[in-house]
Amino acid sequence: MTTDSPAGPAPDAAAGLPRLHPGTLDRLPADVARPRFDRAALRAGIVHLGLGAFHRGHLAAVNDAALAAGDRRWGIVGVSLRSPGTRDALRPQAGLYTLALRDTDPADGAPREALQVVGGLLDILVAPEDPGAVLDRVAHPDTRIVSLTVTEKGYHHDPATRALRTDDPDIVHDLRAPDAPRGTLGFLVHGLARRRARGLGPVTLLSCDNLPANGDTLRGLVRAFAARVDPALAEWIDGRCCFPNSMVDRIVPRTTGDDRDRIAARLGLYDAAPVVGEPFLAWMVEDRFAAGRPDWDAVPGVRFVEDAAPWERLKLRLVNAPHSALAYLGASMGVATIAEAVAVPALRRYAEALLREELAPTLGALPGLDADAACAAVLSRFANPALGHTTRQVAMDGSQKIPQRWLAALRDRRAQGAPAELLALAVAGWAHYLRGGDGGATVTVPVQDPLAEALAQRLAGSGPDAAVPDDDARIAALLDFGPVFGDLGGQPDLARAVARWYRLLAAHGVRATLARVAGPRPDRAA
Ligand code: CS2
Repeated sequence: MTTDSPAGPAPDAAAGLPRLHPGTLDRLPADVARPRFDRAALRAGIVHLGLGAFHRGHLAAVNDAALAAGDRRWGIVGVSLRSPGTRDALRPQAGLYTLALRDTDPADGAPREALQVVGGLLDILVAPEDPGAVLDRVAHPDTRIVSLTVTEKGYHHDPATRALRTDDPDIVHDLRAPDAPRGTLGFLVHGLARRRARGLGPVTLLSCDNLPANGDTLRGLVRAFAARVDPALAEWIDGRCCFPNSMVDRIVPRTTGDDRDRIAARLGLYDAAPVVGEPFLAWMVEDRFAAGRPDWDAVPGVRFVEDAAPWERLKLRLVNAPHSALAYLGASMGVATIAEAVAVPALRRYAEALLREELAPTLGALPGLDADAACAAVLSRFANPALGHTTRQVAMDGSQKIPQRWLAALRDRRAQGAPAELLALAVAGWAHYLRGGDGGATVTVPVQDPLAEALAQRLAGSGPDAAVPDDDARIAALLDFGPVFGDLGGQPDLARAVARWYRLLAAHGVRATLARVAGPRPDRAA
């Protein structure tokens, strides 16, 4: 049985197995890494908002190494902002879970995985059940870092301008509910207000989400929200809080029931909420912490840097941009996973061309960067068949992802007068996906995107200001959607380029359209 829910019922293969728990750790096979510290001696110096697989696959796992090195200040209290699923799964395990790093053996292509039981997660709060407990945790004397992986939409901002969306229902609610907020910014700002009232020390707010200048973006949003609550609080935040930018790179797909079965069989114990990821890890964190930090850089792949911006740009453009392009075009032709997508020659050729011709040239000089090698490396990470990362998962929340993944590079190309046909094709691929993919019927699942309704209206021509008679007008209406395209709306040459690809996709499907990438492109066709 394959399910997506972290708690899910115990799979058959695990029936009768004891549960992963501090009391069963000594039964683990010798090749499974486990916490090398006394959990009872830890203080909870980190509060983490957004306890999804992404956090448990990087920060929490890396943090265990700092704990093992003897710094006891950095236990983690995790906060689930919405559902109790992860807490319910992890409570019987006292917060222990397994990280399974999967790839294939180069010798025979067989899947292999390295298992690590992570032990630094000390407690889990479910925000809707007890918002006051979350605020108190932010305002706890032990708390030195509040870290976040809340996904792009958790920032309640306009992705094109990065401005706070003051009309967002969570923001409207949270501004009026200092004791019972429900969104990220509400918990942060009202929690900081409690810190201030209690006379507590400085704290670092560390975004680990895939946003450009994620720390600066968070600071701008926290300040904008705080200024509406109390201008003196905004000033206090300026003096007391640091917001380092950071770039995190590790592919962490959603855990399936098959993952749980397989991992239970290896552990000889049942873990209801393991996390699966790739071995690759890159985490570049600006070294600006208000109240100390763990030595995360003892772990290979983690570095404290002065400026994370070049790394963020590299990651958004060389990893996330082709990821999203493969997700929309792949899903539109019925391809289920990213690994299967890069195995389709036409898609792979397209991704390679997009990377080399249009994305890598926008990166500027980065010390030690070999752009060709970086492009090849990312495609080989995508090709990892042991991950089962679905095109559908990467396709989620396009309106929140596309501005930083494609449109920033598109703007740079346009500013340089350089061609951006392949980026235009990516945008057309997104529109094609939103309209159901090949034949309008390949994408059968509902589009998951906070702005799905507005996007659908634009593409259908039923919106308030879009009487849409044909594909050109559909694309023009899409590109005029300010929250995503900002100043790129109303640029007739761009609209024409996207519409040309969109018409081909709608008429002939992805495969036939991609044949034009190698051959004559529509702009060059007679
Ligand atoms: C992916 C990312 O789901 C997505 O949108 O592009 O989660 C990607 O796997 C990570 O950013 C890799 O570091």
